[in-house]
Amino acid sequence: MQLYTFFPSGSAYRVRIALALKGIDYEPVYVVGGRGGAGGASDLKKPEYLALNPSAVVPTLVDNGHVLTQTIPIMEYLEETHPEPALLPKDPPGRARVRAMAHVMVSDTHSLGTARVMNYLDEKLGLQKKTGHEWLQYWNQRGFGALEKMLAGNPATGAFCHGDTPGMADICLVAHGFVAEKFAVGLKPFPAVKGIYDNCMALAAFADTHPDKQPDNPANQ
Ligand SMILES: N[C@@H](CCC(=O)N[C@@H](CS)C(=O)NCC(=O)O)C(=O)O
Repeated sequence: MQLYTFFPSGSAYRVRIALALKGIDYEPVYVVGGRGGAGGASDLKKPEYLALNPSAVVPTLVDNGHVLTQTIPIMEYLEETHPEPALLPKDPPGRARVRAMAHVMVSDTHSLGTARVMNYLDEKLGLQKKTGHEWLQYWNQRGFGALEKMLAGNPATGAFCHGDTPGMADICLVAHGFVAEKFAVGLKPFPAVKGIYDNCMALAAFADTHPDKQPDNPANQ
């Protein structure tokens, strides 16, 4: 299995955590994404990468020649091919709750602050840096505000988003929590979210796959 990954990407972080939780070995393929590296050059628009991932985003997972894109379907694929330990609960309402929390992070929040969205706001619409920052804060506050309400006081919430074992919602919470802390809002205003973030970060699968620990992070070179 090969994972095309880029150290600061919250999306690639999701898949690294899922692979670690399931104990699946893989070969990392380091690419430069986002706004590019020091030289500003991104690998994601090169024809060879676009042939794998036409959206020009990380991550991409290749398993036995099967090319998989989009992190939620990738996690679902890993769940189906390597069922244990499970990232989703067994009961349909529980599965729907976990998937809903995952999508609040991935679809409703992360997608609005990606490099391509911020580049478009900046380069095509000419929004000032300050407005771009307000944009990120607004969508992150809404996303984490919704997640906080889904978690706090719900009897299904435990040490993690759904019960006392980490799963798909926790992966999405942590990976976007990292992005949000770095670029937009801290998690302090969202105590239920923050408590789960801290519980996750105490586990090796979350801590060892963190962007700060990646070999392609210049801080580690
Ligand atoms: N919905 C996609 C999002 C992927 C995505 O946006 N990845 C970011 C990095 S976190 C990226 O490659 N951005 C490049 C860009 O926006 O140009 C997924 O879940 O895989």
